[in-house]
Amino acid sequence: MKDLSQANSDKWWKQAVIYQIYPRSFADSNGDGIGDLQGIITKLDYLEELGIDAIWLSPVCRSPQDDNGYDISDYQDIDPMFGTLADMEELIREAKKHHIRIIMDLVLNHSSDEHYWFQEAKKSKETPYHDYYVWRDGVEGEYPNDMRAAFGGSAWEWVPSLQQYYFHQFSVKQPDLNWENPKLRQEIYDMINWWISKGVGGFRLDVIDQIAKEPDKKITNNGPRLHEYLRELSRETFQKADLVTVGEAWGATTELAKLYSCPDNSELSMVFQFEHICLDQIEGKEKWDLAPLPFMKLKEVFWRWQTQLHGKGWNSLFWNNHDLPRIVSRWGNDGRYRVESAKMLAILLHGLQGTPYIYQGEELGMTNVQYGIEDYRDIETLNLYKERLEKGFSKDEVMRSIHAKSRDNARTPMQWSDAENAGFTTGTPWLKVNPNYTEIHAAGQLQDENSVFSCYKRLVHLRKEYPVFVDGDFCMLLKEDENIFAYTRTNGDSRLLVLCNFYDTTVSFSLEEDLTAMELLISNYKEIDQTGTLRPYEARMYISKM
Ligand code: TEU
Ligand code: CA
Repeated sequence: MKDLSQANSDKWWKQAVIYQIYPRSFADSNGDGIGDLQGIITKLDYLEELGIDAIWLSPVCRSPQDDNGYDISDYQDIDPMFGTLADMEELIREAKKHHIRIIMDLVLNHSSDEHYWFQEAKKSKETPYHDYYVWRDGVEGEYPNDMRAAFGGSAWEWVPSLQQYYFHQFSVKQPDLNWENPKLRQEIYDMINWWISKGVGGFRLDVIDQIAKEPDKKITNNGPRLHEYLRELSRETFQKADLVTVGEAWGATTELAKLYSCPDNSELSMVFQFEHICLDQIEGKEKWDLAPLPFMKLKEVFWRWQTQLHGKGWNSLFWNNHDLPRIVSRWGNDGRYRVESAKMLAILLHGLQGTPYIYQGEELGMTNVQYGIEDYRDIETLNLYKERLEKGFSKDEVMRSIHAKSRDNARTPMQWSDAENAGFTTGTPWLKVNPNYTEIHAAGQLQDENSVFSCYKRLVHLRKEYPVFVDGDFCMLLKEDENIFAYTRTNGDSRLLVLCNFYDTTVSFSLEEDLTAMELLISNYKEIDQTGTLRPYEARMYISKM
């Protein structure tokens, strides 16, 4: 087969670091307790200081906010809660002055039930919009099948006036779109091209591997027509401009990822895969069914993705997003070693091949929260709580799961300073601020060269400085070691070496490489002892001397 690995070597997004903003929790400019576009504009200096190249903006389109914007009722307008279309245009313009591109979040698997299409669709079987959604005839109370929605309950909802059920993989207010309908697909392409003409830098595609569902066969992810749809979508839209595209694909394997991110540009730039993210749960069960992280398995997963996609596709690199618990609380240590472990996790991830994503607050080492149920806002968390209590779980057990895995862990307001409400809002925040904002906040970290922020900033800049970050191949070291994650990245004469102690005890190691002959680029301890031990959560990144 032709080697296509060079075809994309000049792609801007291969050298880029992307920062995710969850708009309602980032910065509130008008005191209503909800973050907004003008708030983001005031923080562009901060983002430029960090050095990121693009912002992935979680959805800001018009929405009844049943799932915080992942239920869109107008794809070509901004929700008044976040501002106006003019604010969005201003953000795109202002960000550009800071050398930052704006990546929009496209929710194409489903719309809101308040979208005009669905309003029309449920009026009668005869309207052209009816077929934009997925319907099955039936009898009230007898679901077409036993498929469940991600946020609880049946995936089928009865509409009495039509004597039909519609299909929804998420909430009842998120009816699934019918991609089999070419007219629907064309409307989507027109909408995307309209955003491209507004100057956006790319798109993140929500649950993109679920668009080709076939409910009669109980297929959700990876339906038979998925890649056919993606190629058409890409041809009709993305390929017309120099964009980054990243698909959310819970069902991705390395084999599938090579299709999605094939360097011939036929589908997407890359996908988010979740193999590493699903490791700390009981196999075959849900994320709420907690299990300790199998570290050796984590190493194997990274090794496999790094080696198999090299030259054949492209990885995305992330620990966090708006759906996931904070990594420092999850696999690091948010007590005594918060700073050390947050930096270790950053160094481990940012040395790998792929495009790194930083989720807002991760660069400060923000942590999970442990609220009482009344302080949670997330639809998934609230439904889960009800459902599990009904099933007979104890309240303590359910709260333990929620504290570990609730999406609201990621959604507490950004901690800007030790001022009231962490400087996020002058009003009442829509979700309570993490009480540790008095200690963990951006203002305290910007000037401190030993802060988590400074570590992220340095990592972002190193990626720009040394091509080996982008091109080097991956080799796992100390494969059998049960505490250390170590690897090299090599490109010609240039070699990067990363050593990370994943745990809170001191461990020793022995390597063939002569570390004293290399240059230390970054670490998380002040004095470095070159001999063979690593202190709790110690991480070092070296580069071969030229
Ligand atoms: O998430 C996809 C998804 O499958 C989520 O249900 C995810 O599995 C869950 O949060 C983890 O338990 C995307 C968005 O990222 C999420 O915020 C949306 O709620 C969801 O799609 C529906 O649009
Ligand atoms: Ca606001």
